[in-house]
Amino acid sequence: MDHAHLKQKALSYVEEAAAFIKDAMKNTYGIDTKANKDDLVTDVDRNVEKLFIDKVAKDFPDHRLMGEEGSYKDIDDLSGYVWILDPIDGTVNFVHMGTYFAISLGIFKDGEPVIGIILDVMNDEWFVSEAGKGAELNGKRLPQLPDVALDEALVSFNTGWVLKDTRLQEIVKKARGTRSYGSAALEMAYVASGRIDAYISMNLAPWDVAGGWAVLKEVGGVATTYEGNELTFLQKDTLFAASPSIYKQINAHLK
Ligand code: 2AM
Ligand code: CA
Ligand code: CA
Ligand code: CA
Repeated sequence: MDHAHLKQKALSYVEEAAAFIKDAMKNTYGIDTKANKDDLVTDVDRNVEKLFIDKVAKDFPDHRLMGEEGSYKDIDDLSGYVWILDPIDGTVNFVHMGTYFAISLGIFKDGEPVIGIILDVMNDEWFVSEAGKGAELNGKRLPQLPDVALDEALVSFNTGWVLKDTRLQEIVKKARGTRSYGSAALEMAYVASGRIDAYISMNLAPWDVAGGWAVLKEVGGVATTYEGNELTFLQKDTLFAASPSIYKQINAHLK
């Protein structure tokens, strides 16, 4: 099935959501904590999710939406079309920096990605994919990921994980450099566009990784749990996303 119509609609919702976010940033908005004092959510996150819930219900009544700010509760399988949405990925960046956050959307059909959209809202960078048709950054085709040597690679993870896992410290020593952007969706998009070569996290949810996987898959990238298992997009898990060559080289150090 051609997903061009679905993609056009999804792009228009993301564009509208981005305009909504930029407008909301002109005013003050409510900020709450969730699981701990560093786990933030704002009224803007919730309102963006609401925007998508309303649009999908109206335009695609047989599709379901799994969003971070509440609508995930209705979803425990991936049959049919499921929109996996993070209304704002990188909420801490959003609140503290006013930039480096994304809208992340992966539309899945029977558990497989069909459309991926990650928008870096303030930098206007659109990472977009359609299954079998490749991925683009602002309309320019992203090439298949080339082979890279680990000593010439940039790898990304939170410094907190490095303190806890000595194997990651080995990767830090071997790699050319480390980065940490604070948005899983953008970090996966950066792997997909060859800006960095790997991204590892120990605690992510389906909405953090669904859009990123949709885009990364189209350029030949790899994404599994840290232990090398398939992602389910139904539960919280670890993540190891990389170009195929760097995936193999890092994996050799994780054994
Ligand atoms: P969020 O901004 O949508 O919450 C930060 O390193 C990255 O991890 C972000 O993509 C963030 O998504 C995600 N993340 C997942 N679970 C988190 C949590 N409990 N607290 C903070 N960030 C979390
Ligand atoms: Ca969150
Ligand atoms: Ca997120
Ligand atoms: Ca979020």
